Amino acid sequence: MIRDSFALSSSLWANIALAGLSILAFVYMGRNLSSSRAKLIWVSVLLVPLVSISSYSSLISGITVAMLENPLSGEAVLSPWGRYLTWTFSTPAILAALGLLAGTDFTKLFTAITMDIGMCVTGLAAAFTTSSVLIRWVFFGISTAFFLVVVYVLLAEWSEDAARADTSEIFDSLRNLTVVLWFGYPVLWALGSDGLMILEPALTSWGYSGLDILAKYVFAFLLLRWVANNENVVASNPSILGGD
Ligand code: RET
Repeated sequence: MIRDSFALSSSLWANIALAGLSILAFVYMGRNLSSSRAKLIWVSVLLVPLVSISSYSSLISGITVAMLENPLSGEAVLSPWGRYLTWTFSTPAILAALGLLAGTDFTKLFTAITMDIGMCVTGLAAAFTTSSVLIRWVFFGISTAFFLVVVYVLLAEWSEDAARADTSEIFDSLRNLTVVLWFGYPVLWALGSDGLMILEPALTSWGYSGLDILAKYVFAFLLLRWVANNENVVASNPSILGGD
Protein backbone atom coordinates (compact mmCIF):
# COMPACT_ATOMS: atom_id res chain seq x y z
CA MET A 1 0.00 0.00 0.00
CA ILE A 2 2.84 2.39 0.87
CA ARG A 3 4.72 1.46 -2.30
CA ASP A 4 1.65 2.07 -4.45
CA SER A 5 0.94 5.48 -2.97
CA PHE A 6 3.32 8.25 -3.98
CA ALA A 7 1.90 10.54 -1.29
CA LEU A 8 2.60 7.97 1.44
CA SER A 9 5.99 6.79 0.29
CA SER A 10 7.28 10.29 -0.43
CA SER A 11 6.32 11.39 3.10
CA LEU A 12 8.65 8.67 4.41
CA TRP A 13 11.48 8.91 1.88
CA ALA A 14 11.72 12.66 2.41
CA ASN A 15 12.58 12.06 6.05
CA ILE A 16 15.02 9.23 5.33
CA ALA A 17 16.92 11.59 3.01
CA LEU A 18 16.85 14.52 5.41
CA ALA A 19 17.84 12.36 8.38
CA GLY A 20 20.81 11.03 6.39
CA LEU A 21 21.93 14.53 5.42
CA SER A 22 21.47 15.74 9.00
CA ILE A 23 23.64 12.94 10.37
CA LEU A 24 26.49 13.93 8.05
CA ALA A 25 26.04 17.64 8.74
CA PHE A 26 25.83 17.20 12.52
CA VAL A 27 28.93 14.97 12.69
CA TYR A 28 30.80 17.66 10.77
CA MET A 29 29.43 20.58 12.80
CA GLY A 30 30.47 19.05 16.11
CA ARG A 31 33.93 17.90 15.04
CA ASN A 32 35.80 20.60 16.99
CA LEU A 33 33.89 20.44 20.26
CA SER A 34 36.15 19.65 23.19
CA SER A 35 34.26 20.10 26.48
CA SER A 36 32.35 17.11 27.76
CA ARG A 37 29.19 19.21 28.31
CA ALA A 38 29.12 20.38 24.70
CA LYS A 39 29.88 16.86 23.48
CA LEU A 40 26.99 15.50 25.52
CA ILE A 41 24.66 17.97 23.80
CA TRP A 42 26.19 16.96 20.46
CA VAL A 43 25.51 13.26 21.09
CA SER A 44 21.92 14.06 22.11
CA VAL A 45 21.43 16.14 18.96
CA LEU A 46 22.97 13.41 16.78
CA LEU A 47 20.66 10.79 18.25
CA VAL A 48 17.66 12.64 16.81
CA PRO A 49 18.38 11.95 13.09
CA LEU A 50 19.90 8.56 13.96
CA VAL A 51 16.66 7.42 15.59
CA SER A 52 14.72 9.08 12.80
CA ILE A 53 16.46 7.25 9.96
CA SER A 54 15.85 3.95 11.77
CA SER A 55 12.24 4.88 12.43
CA TYR A 56 11.45 5.90 8.86
CA SER A 57 13.29 2.88 7.41
CA SER A 58 11.11 0.65 9.57
CA LEU A 59 7.97 2.48 8.46
CA ILE A 60 8.80 2.28 4.76
CA SER A 61 9.68 -1.40 4.97
CA GLY A 62 6.30 -2.06 6.55
CA ILE A 63 7.71 -3.53 9.79
CA THR A 64 6.16 -0.86 12.01
CA VAL A 65 2.90 -0.11 10.21
CA ALA A 66 -0.28 -2.16 10.39
CA MET A 67 -3.85 -2.15 9.25
CA LEU A 68 -5.47 -1.49 12.61
CA GLU A 69 -9.16 -1.15 13.24
CA ASN A 70 -10.16 2.35 14.27
CA PRO A 71 -13.10 1.60 16.60
CA LEU A 72 -14.72 4.88 15.55
CA SER A 73 -15.68 3.48 12.15
CA GLY A 74 -14.91 -0.20 12.62
CA GLU A 75 -12.71 0.03 9.52
CA ALA A 76 -9.08 -1.04 9.37
CA VAL A 77 -6.83 1.89 8.48
CA LEU A 78 -3.11 2.11 7.92
CA SER A 79 -1.61 3.00 11.29
CA PRO A 80 2.04 4.06 11.50
CA TRP A 81 2.36 2.80 15.07
CA GLY A 82 6.14 2.70 14.77
CA ARG A 83 6.14 6.48 14.90
CA TYR A 84 4.77 6.46 18.45
CA LEU A 85 7.26 3.79 19.44
CA THR A 86 10.32 5.59 18.09
CA TRP A 87 9.27 8.94 19.60
CA THR A 88 10.04 7.15 22.87
CA PHE A 89 13.70 7.40 21.86
CA SER A 90 13.87 10.58 19.78
CA THR A 91 11.92 12.95 22.03
CA PRO A 92 14.05 12.21 25.15
CA ALA A 93 17.13 13.03 23.05
CA ILE A 94 15.54 16.36 22.08
CA LEU A 95 14.70 17.08 25.72
CA ALA A 96 18.17 16.06 26.91
CA ALA A 97 19.75 18.52 24.46
CA LEU A 98 17.38 21.30 25.53
CA GLY A 99 17.75 20.59 29.24
CA LEU A 100 21.54 20.54 29.02
CA LEU A 101 21.46 23.79 27.07
CA ALA A 102 19.37 25.30 29.87
CA GLY A 103 21.84 23.95 32.44
CA THR A 104 19.06 22.27 34.36
CA ASP A 105 19.50 19.79 37.20
CA PHE A 106 19.09 16.02 37.17
CA THR A 107 15.67 16.06 38.85
CA LYS A 108 14.08 18.31 36.25
CA LEU A 109 15.71 16.47 33.37
CA PHE A 110 14.53 13.15 34.79
CA THR A 111 11.00 14.54 35.23
CA ALA A 112 10.78 15.87 31.67
CA ILE A 113 12.18 12.70 30.11
CA THR A 114 10.14 10.18 32.10
CA MET A 115 6.91 12.12 31.55
CA ASP A 116 7.76 12.35 27.87
CA ILE A 117 8.27 8.58 27.66
CA GLY A 118 4.90 8.17 29.42
CA MET A 119 3.37 10.39 26.73
CA CYS A 120 4.78 8.31 23.86
CA VAL A 121 3.95 4.91 25.32
CA THR A 122 0.35 5.85 26.15
CA GLY A 123 0.04 7.38 22.66
CA LEU A 124 1.10 3.98 21.32
CA ALA A 125 -1.47 2.30 23.58
CA ALA A 126 -4.17 4.60 22.17
CA ALA A 127 -3.35 3.56 18.61
CA PHE A 128 -3.35 -0.13 19.58
CA THR A 129 -6.73 0.02 21.35
CA THR A 130 -9.17 -1.37 18.84
CA SER A 131 -11.86 -2.58 21.25
CA SER A 132 -13.28 0.70 22.52
CA VAL A 133 -13.50 4.30 21.36
CA LEU A 134 -13.72 5.43 24.97
CA ILE A 135 -10.56 3.67 26.14
CA ARG A 136 -8.72 4.92 23.09
CA TRP A 137 -9.51 8.51 24.08
CA VAL A 138 -8.76 7.78 27.74
CA PHE A 139 -5.23 6.87 26.62
CA PHE A 140 -5.16 10.04 24.56
CA GLY A 141 -6.11 11.98 27.71
CA ILE A 142 -3.41 10.29 29.82
CA SER A 143 -0.84 10.97 27.14
CA THR A 144 -1.89 14.62 26.99
CA ALA A 145 -1.54 14.91 30.79
CA PHE A 146 2.06 13.63 30.52
CA PHE A 147 2.63 16.08 27.69
CA LEU A 148 1.43 19.04 29.75
CA VAL A 149 4.00 18.23 32.44
CA VAL A 150 6.72 18.36 29.78
CA VAL A 151 5.36 21.69 28.53
CA TYR A 152 5.34 23.03 32.10
CA VAL A 153 8.98 22.05 32.67
CA LEU A 154 9.98 23.67 29.38
CA LEU A 155 8.09 26.89 29.90
CA ALA A 156 8.48 27.47 33.62
CA GLU A 157 11.47 25.58 34.96
CA TRP A 158 13.97 25.48 32.12
CA SER A 159 13.35 29.07 31.06
CA GLU A 160 14.54 30.17 34.52
CA ASP A 161 17.47 27.78 34.44
CA ALA A 162 18.50 29.06 31.02
CA ALA A 163 18.42 32.66 32.23
CA ARG A 164 20.85 31.67 35.02
CA ALA A 165 23.03 29.76 32.57
CA ASP A 166 23.17 32.67 30.12
CA THR A 167 21.68 30.62 27.31
CA SER A 168 18.25 32.33 27.19
CA GLU A 169 18.80 33.90 23.79
CA ILE A 170 18.91 30.50 22.04
CA PHE A 171 16.95 28.50 24.62
CA ASP A 172 13.88 30.74 24.38
CA SER A 173 13.67 30.48 20.59
CA LEU A 174 14.16 26.71 20.61
CA ARG A 175 11.67 26.33 23.46
CA ASN A 176 9.04 28.29 21.53
CA LEU A 177 9.70 26.30 18.37
CA THR A 178 9.42 23.07 20.34
CA VAL A 179 6.27 23.92 22.28
CA VAL A 180 4.39 25.18 19.21
CA LEU A 181 5.41 22.24 17.01
CA TRP A 182 4.87 19.60 19.67
CA PHE A 183 1.26 20.77 20.14
CA GLY A 184 0.79 19.94 16.46
CA TYR A 185 1.27 16.20 17.13
CA PRO A 186 -1.76 15.60 19.40
CA VAL A 187 -3.88 17.82 17.12
CA LEU A 188 -2.81 15.74 14.13
CA TRP A 189 -3.40 12.52 16.06
CA ALA A 190 -6.91 13.67 16.97
CA LEU A 191 -7.81 14.71 13.40
CA GLY A 192 -5.86 11.97 11.62
CA SER A 193 -6.40 8.35 10.72
CA ASP A 194 -5.81 7.06 14.27
CA GLY A 195 -8.26 9.58 15.75
CA LEU A 196 -11.38 11.18 14.28
CA MET A 197 -10.41 10.10 10.74
CA ILE A 198 -10.98 13.54 9.27
CA LEU A 199 -7.61 13.34 7.53
CA GLU A 200 -6.77 10.30 5.43
CA PRO A 201 -3.60 8.25 6.13
CA ALA A 202 -1.42 9.93 3.46
CA LEU A 203 -2.26 13.43 4.68
CA THR A 204 -1.75 12.38 8.30
CA SER A 205 1.61 10.92 7.36
CA TRP A 206 2.70 14.12 5.59
CA GLY A 207 1.54 16.07 8.62
CA TYR A 208 3.81 14.09 10.93
CA SER A 209 6.65 14.16 8.42
CA GLY A 210 6.38 17.94 8.07
CA LEU A 211 6.30 18.44 11.84
CA ASP A 212 9.28 16.06 12.17
CA ILE A 213 11.33 18.02 9.64
CA LEU A 214 10.92 21.19 11.69
CA ALA A 215 10.92 19.69 15.21
CA LYS A 216 13.91 17.47 14.56
CA TYR A 217 16.31 18.54 11.82
CA VAL A 218 15.71 22.29 11.81
CA PHE A 219 15.57 22.35 15.63
CA ALA A 220 18.71 20.23 16.00
CA PHE A 221 20.60 22.23 13.39
CA LEU A 222 19.87 25.54 15.14
CA LEU A 223 20.85 24.10 18.52
CA LEU A 224 24.08 22.54 17.36
CA ARG A 225 25.11 25.61 15.38
CA TRP A 226 24.74 27.74 18.51
CA VAL A 227 26.61 25.27 20.71
CA ALA A 228 29.46 25.04 18.18
CA ASN A 229 29.77 28.84 18.14
CA ASN A 230 29.35 29.35 21.89
CA GLU A 231 31.03 26.35 23.42
CA ASN A 232 32.57 28.41 26.22
CA VAL A 233 29.11 29.37 27.56
CA VAL A 234 27.95 25.76 27.63
CA ALA A 235 31.22 24.41 29.03
CA SER A 236 31.26 26.79 32.00
CA ASN A 237 27.66 26.10 32.85
CA PRO A 238 27.41 24.69 36.40
CA SER A 239 25.09 21.73 36.73
CA ILE A 240 25.00 18.51 38.67
CA LEU A 241 25.47 16.60 35.43
CA GLY A 242 29.12 17.59 35.71
CA GLY A 243 31.01 20.18 33.72
CA ASP A 244 34.65 20.46 32.81
C1 RET B 1 0.31 11.79 20.88
C2 RET B 1 -1.12 11.26 21.04
C3 RET B 1 -1.68 11.36 22.34
C4 RET B 1 -1.60 12.74 22.95
C5 RET B 1 -0.30 13.41 22.74
C6 RET B 1 0.61 13.00 21.77
C7 RET B 1 1.85 13.79 21.65
C8 RET B 1 2.88 13.58 20.87
C9 RET B 1 4.04 14.40 20.72
C10 RET B 1 5.01 13.94 19.90
C11 RET B 1 6.22 14.57 19.55
C12 RET B 1 7.03 13.96 18.71
C13 RET B 1 8.30 14.45 18.22
C14 RET B 1 9.01 13.56 17.52
C15 RET B 1 10.31 13.79 17.01
O1 RET B 1 11.04 12.87 16.82
C16 RET B 1 1.27 10.65 21.21
C17 RET B 1 0.40 12.13 19.41
C18 RET B 1 -0.01 14.59 23.64
C19 RET B 1 4.16 15.70 21.42
C20 RET B 1 8.76 15.79 18.51
